[in-house]
Amino acid sequence: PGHDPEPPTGPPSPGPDPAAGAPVEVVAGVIRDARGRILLARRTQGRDLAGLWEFPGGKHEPEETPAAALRRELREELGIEAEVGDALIRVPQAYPHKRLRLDVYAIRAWKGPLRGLEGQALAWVPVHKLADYPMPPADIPVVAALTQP
Ligand code: 9L3
Ligand code: MG
Repeated sequence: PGHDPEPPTGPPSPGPDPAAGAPVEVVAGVIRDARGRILLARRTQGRDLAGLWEFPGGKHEPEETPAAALRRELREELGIEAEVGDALIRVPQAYPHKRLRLDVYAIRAWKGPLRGLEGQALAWVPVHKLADYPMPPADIPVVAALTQP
C-alpha cells in the first residue's frame, strides 16, 4: 500500500545568472585616526581579492540599512563602535561572474580597541599614500574621491 510518488517538482530552475541579477550590495567606511590617516585592511588569503588593501566593510544582509550593515561589519572585523556619517561615493563594479555596488561612507567617530579581528593586516595610511596600496578595482575610485583637491 504505497503512497503515490511525490509530485514532480519540475525541471531544475536554471541558476540565476550572477552577472545579470541585482548587484551584491557592499558598504565600506573611511575611518580616520587623530592624525587624519585612513585605515586600510588587507584581504586575507583564501578569499576573493586576497592580499589587496581595502576600505573595511562588507556585504549587506537583507533588511539592514546601509549604516547598520556598516556598523555591524566594523564591529565584527575591527572591534569598534562606529558612527556612520556622510555617503562619499557609490561605485558600481561589474566582474565577469558578478556585479557589485560599493557604497562608501565617512565614519564620523569610532571607539574601541581597534584591531584586526579576522587576522587581517591593518595600515593607517596618509591620504597622499593611499595610491601606493594595491586595491580591489571598486576601491580605486574612492582614493580618487579622497584625494581630489
Ligand atoms: N569589496 C571591495 N571593496 C571593499 C569591500 C569591503 C568589499 N572595500 C568586495 C570584495 C568582495 C565583495 O565586495 O568581492 C564582498 O566583500 P566581503 O564580504 O568579501 O568583504
Ligand atoms: Mg569584509
